[in-house]
Amino acid sequence: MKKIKFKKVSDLIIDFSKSYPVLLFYIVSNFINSILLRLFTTGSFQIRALFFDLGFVILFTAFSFLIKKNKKKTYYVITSILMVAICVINSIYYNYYSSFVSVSLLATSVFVQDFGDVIVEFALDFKDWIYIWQLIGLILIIIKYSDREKNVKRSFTKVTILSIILVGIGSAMPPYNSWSRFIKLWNRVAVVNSFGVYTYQVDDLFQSLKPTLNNMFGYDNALKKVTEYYDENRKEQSINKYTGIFEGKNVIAIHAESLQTFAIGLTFNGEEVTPNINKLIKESLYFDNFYAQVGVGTSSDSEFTYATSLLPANSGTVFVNYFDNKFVTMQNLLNNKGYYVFSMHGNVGDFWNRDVMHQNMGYDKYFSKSSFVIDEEYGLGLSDESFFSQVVPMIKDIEDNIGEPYYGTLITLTNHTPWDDADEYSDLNLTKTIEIDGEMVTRDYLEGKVLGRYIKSINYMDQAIGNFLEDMEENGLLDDTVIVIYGDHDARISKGNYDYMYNYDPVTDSVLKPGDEWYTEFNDYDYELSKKVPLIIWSSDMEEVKTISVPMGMIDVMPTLGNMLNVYNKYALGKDIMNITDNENVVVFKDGSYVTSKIYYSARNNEAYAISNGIISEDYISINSEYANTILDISNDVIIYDLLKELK
Ligand code: GP9
Ligand code: MN
Repeated sequence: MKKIKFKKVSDLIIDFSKSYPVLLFYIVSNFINSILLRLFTTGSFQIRALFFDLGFVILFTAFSFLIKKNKKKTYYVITSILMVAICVINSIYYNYYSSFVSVSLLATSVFVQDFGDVIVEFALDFKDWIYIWQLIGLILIIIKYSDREKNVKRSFTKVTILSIILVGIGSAMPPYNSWSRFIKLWNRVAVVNSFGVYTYQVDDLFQSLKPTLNNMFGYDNALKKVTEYYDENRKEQSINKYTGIFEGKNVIAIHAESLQTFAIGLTFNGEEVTPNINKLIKESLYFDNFYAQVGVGTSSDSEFTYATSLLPANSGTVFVNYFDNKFVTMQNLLNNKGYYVFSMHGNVGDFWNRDVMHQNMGYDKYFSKSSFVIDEEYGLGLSDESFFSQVVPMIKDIEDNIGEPYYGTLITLTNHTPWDDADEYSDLNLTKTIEIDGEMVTRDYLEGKVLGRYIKSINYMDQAIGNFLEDMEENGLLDDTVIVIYGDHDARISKGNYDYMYNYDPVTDSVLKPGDEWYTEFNDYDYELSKKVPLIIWSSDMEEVKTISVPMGMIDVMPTLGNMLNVYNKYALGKDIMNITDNENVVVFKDGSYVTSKIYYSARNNEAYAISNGIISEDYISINSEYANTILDISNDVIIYDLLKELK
């Protein structure tokens, strides 16, 4: 029998490197560079990124087989220059922004100017240029060696398949939420960590082209439609008793992460979850039927809709995909009136692309993570307590050195899902104690449950806000300042958790079922309505204190609060709620569902759920559904075709 001879792997490699020295060097060196880039920037070494990096370089190699023999070396050099440039630029950029560069950002002139400064300031570090070793090595090898010729077609197919296999293996590895990050691309660091820098840069290129592709089709039509819409439906600045009541006052708007209305006013074992907010509400205009209207851009969508009175885009996220477009915002209107406008947040500056978008929105300055001492961390980062305590002297400094009036957005962080440290920062007792057969029995109830952690986290946020307001007062910063608090969106806790909270029976230690005597119904619509978030407007000399229950969306904040500050946005699609006398308003959600004072309409089920008594006509539903579609459509066209640039 003939003996099959296996060659040793080392022999195979030696053979291969003798036959294809240039190709081998090209693959290995570019692969090493991408690993170095991650190590020198984020310090991450995720195994899945290795598969993507290698798969990417091998795919580039596959294309080399389609290139004529005499051009092949040029191909290796040009593509290597490209990959080395990606590494060098990203390395320099990371020093300054703690993030990775985007093709779309480079396209904005403001940014290019900034980046020019960065190069001058930071490009002197040796480690940023180390990647060039690859080009030097490649040229030396090309001068000395040449690769053997191969069967072009077969090699191309084989190598492409190898690349696909590598990417496939990488995709099957954790973290499993990385594809959603890949598509949204707002967390660039995470994308580079799990896909490698080359794949990230291609992803970024496609995402950056999206708006341009959109613009190529349908622009004229959209412009005509939107112009007509504004001509027919423009809401003039309202004149009511609230017009200008806060004119010239400072404003501090607290963007309260995931704060839902249902938690406000709750008590457990006699203790209030939100004692400070409850107290504040008693001295405020409180909107208790208020909804966020976010899409995939969550926090950033909320900021966008609040500022512009437009709904978020249908695809992509305004902060990430349309950051360069023209918008009329509360911030730039106030800025034009002489306000100093700033934002403060304990997370990294490029999260949701805020460092770029806030500038576009009219903020004079965004104080992000690097402006704070990170001395206490919960969940996503700097704790709210520490954040707020550092914010007060910063505001004082603004008041003393820049002057009044000012408008500041303070974005909280600790109440972001998953609230893992909740027991550490709140001692709210969420157990239930009852007497059974003469004995006191304590049940865990919400302790250890996700909803329990969330409620404790809200309790913590309330303390942080309470301390902040006290601190502001002590520093004399509240006298001439309006405080706005809004929940940015719901906490995305599933319905079953609410069923449990409302229907837990401590006697049997089980959850009541429909038909049981004390069962509280909590259906799909109740669940949707429970996503309400609070909106509170407080000022020390508030003449009128009341709770307003007209259905209201984030889209209505700009016209409502704007009117109180006496600024007018003629492209607002929302309404001044203080003008509404019949309780009628339509709050439109991103999926086409909406809520009025009478119904919640679900676009998914094409079904209306009655909120108040009375007969609902078909007409009522069809008129409001049409309105919802129009608002979504006009908002989207304004955003994706950048129509305010033209209309302004
Ligand atoms: C992060 C914070 C959270 O900086 O604003 O964003 P979200 O996940 O809620 O959109
Ligand atoms: Mn948020």
